[in-house]
Amino acid sequence: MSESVESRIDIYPTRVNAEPKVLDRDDPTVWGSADSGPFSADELAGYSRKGYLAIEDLVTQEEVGSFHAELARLSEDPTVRADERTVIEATSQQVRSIFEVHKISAVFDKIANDPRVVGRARQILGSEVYIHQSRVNFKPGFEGKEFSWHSDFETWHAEDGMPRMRAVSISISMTDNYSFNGPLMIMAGSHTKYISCVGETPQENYKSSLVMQGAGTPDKHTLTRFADTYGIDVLVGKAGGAVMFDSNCMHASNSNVTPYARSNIFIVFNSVDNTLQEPFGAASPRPEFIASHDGTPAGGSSDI
Ligand code: 6CS
Ligand code: FE
Repeated sequence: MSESVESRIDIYPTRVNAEPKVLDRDDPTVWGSADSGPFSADELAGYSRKGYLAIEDLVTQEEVGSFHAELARLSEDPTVRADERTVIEATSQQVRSIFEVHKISAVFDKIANDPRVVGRARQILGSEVYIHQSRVNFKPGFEGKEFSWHSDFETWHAEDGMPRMRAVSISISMTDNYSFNGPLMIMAGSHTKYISCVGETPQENYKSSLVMQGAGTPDKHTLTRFADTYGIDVLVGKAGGAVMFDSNCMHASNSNVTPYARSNIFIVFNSVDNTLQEPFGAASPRPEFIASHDGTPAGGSSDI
């Protein structure tokens, strides 16, 4: 018997109060253990403390080359550009993101289900995992616009109905990430607190939020307190490296005014024990290509 929306208790309320609130996290960060995957006990401890973990050379330079070729093919394909899963930059009209890219591209489907990726997600989440969302972010040179500060979980909870903080994102760099071309920035440790944001979710919010997020972005006062408390880590690194980060990290990335693109593939794994319910802070759920309700485990069978 599914819990009725009216009777369920929301321990992470957001977009319901007139004032922002900072709540304590009520979920573990690491659900697995050192003997259930490639991460050592120290690496898991670091992930638990900071909310993220950088992995150098996760994939080979040859694989990076195949990703580049696939990115070029997709961005030049008019049917992909016209697809509702493709987000176009507001000013330059260049491709900003392509969602559900693991269903559009065999190349990206392969890496999304690769044991090097899925094995790490299973270890962090302590269960079988499925793909909640995948996207490629192009962030082209000169034109790639910013992603303002936000917690992914706040959106996935409010708009997709994700109950608990038991999801992990992996961002695999397809280009070199320099300090100056809009790399991922994370407030290390911010995942331990949850910012309940102000402002109701507009109807069909995703049609604008994926271009530039509005609802669910914290207020400047709270963000300033967070930056003062946690600092801002800038995740630079060579193409082929990756960052795994908790669903509730406060993160952002700046616009790219340099000639050097900052492209990544971004895959979100959710625990099969944390499947989506009705949205907690929106009138209706977002489309499947943004938030999957297919809990089929990723990566084939495992010995979990
Ligand atoms: O709304 C979402 O699901 C997406 N938006 C951002 C800015 N990050 C997470 C996710 O890809
Ligand atoms: Fe995000």
